[in-house]
Amino acid sequence: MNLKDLLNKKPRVLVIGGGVTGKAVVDFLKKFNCEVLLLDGKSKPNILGISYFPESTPLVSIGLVDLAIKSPGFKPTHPIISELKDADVPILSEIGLARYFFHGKIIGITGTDGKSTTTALTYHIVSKSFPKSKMGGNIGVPFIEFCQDDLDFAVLELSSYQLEDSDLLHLDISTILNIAPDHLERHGNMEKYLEAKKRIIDAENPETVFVTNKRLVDKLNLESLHFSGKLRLFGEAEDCGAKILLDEEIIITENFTYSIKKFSLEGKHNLENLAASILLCEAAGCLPENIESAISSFTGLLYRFQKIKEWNGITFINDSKSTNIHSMLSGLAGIKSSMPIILILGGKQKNEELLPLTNRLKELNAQVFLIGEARLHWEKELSVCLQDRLHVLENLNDAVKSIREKVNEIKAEMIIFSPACASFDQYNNFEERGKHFTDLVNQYF
Ligand code: UMA
Repeated sequence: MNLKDLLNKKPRVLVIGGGVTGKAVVDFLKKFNCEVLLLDGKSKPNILGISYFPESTPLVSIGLVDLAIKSPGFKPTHPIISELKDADVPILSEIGLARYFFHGKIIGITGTDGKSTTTALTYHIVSKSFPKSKMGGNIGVPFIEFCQDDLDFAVLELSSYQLEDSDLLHLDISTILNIAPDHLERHGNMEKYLEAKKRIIDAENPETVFVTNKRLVDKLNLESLHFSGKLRLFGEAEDCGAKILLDEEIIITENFTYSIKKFSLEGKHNLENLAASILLCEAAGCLPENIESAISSFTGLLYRFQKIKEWNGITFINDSKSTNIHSMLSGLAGIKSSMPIILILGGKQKNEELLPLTNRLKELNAQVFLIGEARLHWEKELSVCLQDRLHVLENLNDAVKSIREKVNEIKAEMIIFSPACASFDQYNNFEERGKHFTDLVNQYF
């Protein structure tokens, strides 16, 4: 299919989903004078000049369409997707459509945890050397919004949803940072989740640079993809292309020894993100001296283990971005078991195995406040392991209020909101949830 020719023929295009992605796709398609139709489960979004169809509308009622552009939140098994496939209508992801129009180089970042931090960090470094760069994808700005800009680099965070939906994206540089169970309700099992992630690799291109964790590389089975590109590994092992030396606070690559003393993010997992980022930026052509100076000016992401307040010797941490158990555990990895903490957990749970969480909670000196829909699923198991250290409340407001009442008696050094769950039971997204926590802390403390 020649997409440009098709779009120039003013086709009828069905945009599936009217969220952030769908709205950006509609704006893009309008430039081509396409007839744009929108399908969405919510009431008609505020987008002018389009025909709107509720989510359950069958394709026969929508009529013939020449192309469909899918938002990542729609499952591939959604009835409209099946009907479009049966009717042989080409379906593209927003990322796939944008890729077609982008002429710069692309750095693609995926993984279960740390992908937003690594994307922001990589963009921070790359844009110092290549000011004509932009950041987008799952981190919040749809790629389609800037795919026609004249740029040197697009730094994209790509979710398993976006990758599953896309044909080969032919990325110049890419990484899979780590893999742990997540989104299994969508992908079915770990194998399929991993398959989706592996679509980030442009295996047949000898010029592509693929960066991954030394611990993960065997699991990826690159031979099965006939990978012919350049593989760069990071980790603590001797043979890593970016070797992390924790005691010396350096990361060594074949090009340079980077001092990481001034890197502001805590935790070993963040040093792995940093090592990955260094390899991505070296592959992009950034000079080591420039990489090193940019590392020290990176301040981190909003709501990712973000220190938001000090009050009477207590540090408040907002980690609303922890949307699964693995992500929460990485954030808490640096917390010593001797430190008394208060931990607020819960939201929309993702049917993950609870054992890694309960094991860690047993080690920690934590009073745990469990909130949201997860309390209905987790209370029994958590009360066995925590006993009177567990407090169950309906929502974040009740938890922060209750903590305020008990704070003198508990004597915690840190109060951490790290939900280990999605936000959709009570919020539109983790940002809204994070902002609410910061507001509540400022209201009660
Ligand atoms: N909708 C339906 N039926 C469905 C699913 C969705 O009608 O079965 C409608 C909703 O009513 C809503 C719209 O579709 O109006 C939302 O579309 P969407 O779920 O694809 O979300 P967008 O607003 O387009 O945002 C998406 C990403 N969301 C998801 O993948 C779920 C955003 O990632 C991303 O920032 C944005 O595109 C820009 O690229 C968020 C996310 O939660 C942060 N990602 C997941 C994660 O990080 O774990 C994958």
